[in-house]
Amino acid sequence: MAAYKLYGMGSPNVVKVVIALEELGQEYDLTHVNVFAGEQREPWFLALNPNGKTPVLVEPRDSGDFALFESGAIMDFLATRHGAFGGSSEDERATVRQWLLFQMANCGPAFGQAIHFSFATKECPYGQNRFTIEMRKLFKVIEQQLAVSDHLAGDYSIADMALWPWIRTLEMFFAEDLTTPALKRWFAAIEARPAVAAAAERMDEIGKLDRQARREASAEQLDRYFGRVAW
Ligand SMILES: N[C@@H](CCC(=O)N[C@@H](CS)C(=O)NCC(=O)O)C(=O)O
Repeated sequence: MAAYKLYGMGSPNVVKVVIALEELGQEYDLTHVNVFAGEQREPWFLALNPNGKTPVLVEPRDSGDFALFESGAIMDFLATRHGAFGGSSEDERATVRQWLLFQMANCGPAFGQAIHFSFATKECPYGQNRFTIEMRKLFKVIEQQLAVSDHLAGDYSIADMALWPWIRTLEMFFAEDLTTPALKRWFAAIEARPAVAAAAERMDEIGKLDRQARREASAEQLDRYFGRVAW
């Protein structure tokens, strides 16, 4: 089978897919999308994801490329396609997806906004407070679950791979909130996995390209990227 193509930037939603590809031993070409310059709004990218966001995974097929956006859908696809990390029984599969969707629907949006309102801007105390409170509420749910289970959904799964890069990113901003014992144990165990180290190495170059792209972006491009003005 030809290698997957993954389009992304240096963000947790992309890292989770890279971890899954590494864990599953899949070949993939990783292409950096310069979101600061607006590459995600160019017609070629909107044809892959009309919502103009990374990651997008493309599987080359004889019948034509199969493109998928939304990182949770990509994780689900990879686990199902390769028959691993998605639960074995019907109940296990449902539980893995429950925690995957918990990450997608709750943690991703709230954590992203908590970072935005606390660090990208300090102009809006209401937003900062609202999303930091929500983030801390979610930390409690996660701690509670990891105190009774080694992983979010029993065995190590795509749900853990989806959450782990978010916790890693939050450590840069909210380290004092991330010292609870079950979370620390879970985080260290996943960090020690060779596939996770390989994913981090693979993402290094993308991170460098992101930082360079951000430095080179104009004030107007940054306003668009942060959603302060419309594209
Ligand atoms: N729910 C989506 C979120 C995707 C998302 O927010 N992607 C960000 C990077 S983490 C992005 O590409 N942002 C560029 C933009 O919004 O213009 C997913 O999980 O795939």
